Amino acid sequence: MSSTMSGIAQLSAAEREQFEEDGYLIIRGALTPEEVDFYRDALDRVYLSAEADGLVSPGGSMHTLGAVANCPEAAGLLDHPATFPYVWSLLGWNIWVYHSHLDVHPPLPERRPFRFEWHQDGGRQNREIESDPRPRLSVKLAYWLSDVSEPGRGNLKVVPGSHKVNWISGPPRRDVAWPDPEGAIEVAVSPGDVVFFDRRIWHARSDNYSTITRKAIFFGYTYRWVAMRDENDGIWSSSWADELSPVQRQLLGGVGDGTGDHAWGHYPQTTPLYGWLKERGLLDPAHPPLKP
Ligand SMILES: O=C(O)CCC(=O)C(=O)O
Repeated sequence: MSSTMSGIAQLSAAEREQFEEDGYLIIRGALTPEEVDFYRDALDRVYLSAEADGLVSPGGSMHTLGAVANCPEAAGLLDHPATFPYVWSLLGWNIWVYHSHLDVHPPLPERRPFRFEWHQDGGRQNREIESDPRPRLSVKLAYWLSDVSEPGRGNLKVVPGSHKVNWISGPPRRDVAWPDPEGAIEVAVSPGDVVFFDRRIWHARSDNYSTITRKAIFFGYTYRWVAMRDENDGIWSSSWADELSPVQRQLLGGVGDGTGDHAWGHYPQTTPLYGWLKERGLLDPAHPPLKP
């Protein structure tokens, strides 16, 4: 990160180059140990309550979409000062979190049947947009709350540099055993580290055969003209919605009453992140507003 006049970190030229080259970056020590405790405890509470409600089998894995709707304490991760600048430096101000998840994967007691998990994010974007390479469209932050500094702990697997490749070899069906793509690595990170990745990088979750429960929270950011996958309606009637900042509300899709701000960004002055960046002299001419 390089620091600006306003003291706010921004993606440095070297980091941008590395991201363009590899399709991902590791932001080491983005969270302090106290923050790791805070967010891990919040995630643990969600897990215990899901277990108590029978939504997760005892000792089973949890992959819950809608991170903030289901874990309000995670709101601070939406625009965390150590990571969010990476997102707006690349995507600009007309963005929101379209897809997020809370993940808890206890050690697997026995080997699971094979499943080919390699994918690019975006679902039908990968079928319905005709370009090669595909457009970036979204980026993701993966906050690690458990130690995956050794392989075999349910690490995120990626193929560095694969984000400009539309196709990798895969099995005819996902349950047919197939080797990992060439060049695949398990990303090794510690609690508090964050992996920032381009949605197009070929990636997969790996199985956790260690003795450590794998815990992580993921946030995917995209332009507001791409539909949101998370269901956040419950947030706006909650007791804690008032505590969200305007930028956090934008990221959760809660800005605008139908008369001003809208997702297409025609009225940047009503888009909180635009104002926030403008006040700090951080608007990037590469992301100009539309001409009136
Ligand atoms: O949980 C992981 O390690 C991978 C997550 C994933 O596949 C995704 O974020 O699209």
